[in-house]
Amino acid sequence: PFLASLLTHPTFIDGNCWTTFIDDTPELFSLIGSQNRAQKLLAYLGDLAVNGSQIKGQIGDSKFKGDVLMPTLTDPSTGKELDISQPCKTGWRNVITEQGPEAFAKAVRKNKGCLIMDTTWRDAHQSLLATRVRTVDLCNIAKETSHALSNAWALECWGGATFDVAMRFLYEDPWDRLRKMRKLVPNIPFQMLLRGANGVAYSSLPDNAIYHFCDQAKKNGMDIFRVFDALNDVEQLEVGIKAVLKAGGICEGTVCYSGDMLNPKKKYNLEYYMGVVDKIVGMGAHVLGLKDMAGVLKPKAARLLVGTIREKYPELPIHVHTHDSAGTGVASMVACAEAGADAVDAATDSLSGMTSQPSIGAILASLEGSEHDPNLDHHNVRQLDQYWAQVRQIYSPFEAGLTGPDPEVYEHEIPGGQLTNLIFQASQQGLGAQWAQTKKAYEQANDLLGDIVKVTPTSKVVGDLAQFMVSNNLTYQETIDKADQLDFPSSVLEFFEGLMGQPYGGFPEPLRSKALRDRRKMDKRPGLYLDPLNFDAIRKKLKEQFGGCSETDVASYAMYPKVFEDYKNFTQKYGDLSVLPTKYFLNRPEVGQEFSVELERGKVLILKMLAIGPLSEQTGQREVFYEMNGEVRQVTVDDNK
Ligand code: 3PY
Ligand code: ZN
Repeated sequence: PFLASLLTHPTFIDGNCWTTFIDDTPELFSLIGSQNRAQKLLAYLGDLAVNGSQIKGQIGDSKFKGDVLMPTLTDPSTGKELDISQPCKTGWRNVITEQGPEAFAKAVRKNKGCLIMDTTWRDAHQSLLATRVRTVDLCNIAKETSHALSNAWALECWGGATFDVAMRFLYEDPWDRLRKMRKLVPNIPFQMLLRGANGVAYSSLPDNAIYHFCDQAKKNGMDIFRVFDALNDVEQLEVGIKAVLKAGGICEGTVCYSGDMLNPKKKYNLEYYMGVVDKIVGMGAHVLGLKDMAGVLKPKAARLLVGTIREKYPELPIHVHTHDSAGTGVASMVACAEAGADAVDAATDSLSGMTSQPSIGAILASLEGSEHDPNLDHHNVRQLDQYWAQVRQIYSPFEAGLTGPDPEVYEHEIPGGQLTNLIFQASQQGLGAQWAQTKKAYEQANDLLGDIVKVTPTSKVVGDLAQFMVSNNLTYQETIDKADQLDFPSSVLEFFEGLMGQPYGGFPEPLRSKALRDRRKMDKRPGLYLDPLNFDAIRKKLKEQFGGCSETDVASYAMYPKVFEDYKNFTQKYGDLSVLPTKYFLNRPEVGQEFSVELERGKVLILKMLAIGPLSEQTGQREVFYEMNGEVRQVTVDDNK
């Protein structure tokens, strides 16, 4: 049809100049654009039909492939159905955009209740569903969320592992996600997780990459940056904090909580934590974050820690993050609220609990009627959860098989996200004795490394060493004794080199020197050893390679050069798949089933797979036939089986 419209177009018939033809008849070229996109989409769907899903980590099909029922919200003041055709306009973000970060800090301090940050869009699915939730499923509930959570501190919706997973496994542009979400939720602050001098990567980058990244994040809609360093190394933290301040964002300078502050035998005590807090405050953070990534901050310790910070810094907003691994998350967050925290983290009920954040419904109920009431409408919050209960079932192929809380976390201290991964790996082998051994080895590996703070990326170092000890049958003492002959995992060597910063109390000796042998030892922050990135050279390279590049492409490349290139190559072949509903993205299409995809506003494709052709012996390929908006289309697909 395109060729027909082209050949019969009056300009073409008149033989007018081809170059002005493009300018004068944009409708035809937009048609070429969407035809190209449609053909690329068919290439993906054809491949899915023949070879099944290639999404890493996917096991089987979605449990639920029906239509998701959308919730209806109620206007609490009238009791009538709320009009959600437009996003809500009131919320804490107005304070930020109208008056700036300092005013926001003052306003949340003055606020009577304890606010909630909803982590559903980031940490909850990072911790339970391998970070696989896609943009389309966030955007589909975004307007409702803007209403139901209009009084929330923020939505944690970006950063952490979502950045690379979006490109690496979901073939999505994380920046596009940010912009789309922002449009639909103008009123609630957005919060992201920044790994200090690592940005959203897994090891240190040149400082200018962090500055550029934060600047782009702010410009594309981010408001609050939770900045942490996995070793609470304040020099590493400082890079992130300064970059956020320079970009004009709200800086939540964060202390990672490890161990048990109330146990006198443990390394990290109140004095240690207060020392880090003092440094963070001194660097000009607007908010103090407490990050309990393993869920080991028990209520009594929470009361003492938050209470002490509150007393010393009456003007400083305090925001607490936890995981519910042991099942004590609600109790701890209530304790934090009572001790003077301004905000605590929670996730929608059906994506809460265990290695995720504690349930928002449970926290709301626990604080209801108290002076710390978060002031969210319980009914509407539950309505949102009805959506997520269904969506979780679409992502069932990424479930790790968690069955209950694990209070043993107080011993092994494995962070939530990592615990899910390790349980998954162990459950593939039947859990049982192997799992008990892994947990024990993790504890021992942590001791060998000097009892470090464990969170991305240092948690991986401990996990890798634990697995290394199990697979090589090494005891604690043997690991030290034989260290000068062992080939340690690369993450362990990088940690010993100093590539992740300096641990509190120094590196363990003689293990470090024995393991490193001739490798370098850095005693300053790694960024000081790295050359700044040449952004002009990156821009030029990407333009040549992909025919154009945006400033956010440059930021993605700066964080993850290879992942970005792979993602771009994938989209050149299959187009932008973020428009495809998740059930059709993950599951083989069924013959005869009709479904629609909105390529862009107003451009809807109605698709139906008609048949898969026989395997060609010569080419190893098959033809897949689709009906697209009433016309038959075919794609040729390599059969990889
Ligand atoms: C991350 O760094 O992605 C984390 O969630 C750490 O807790
Ligand atoms: Zn977390």
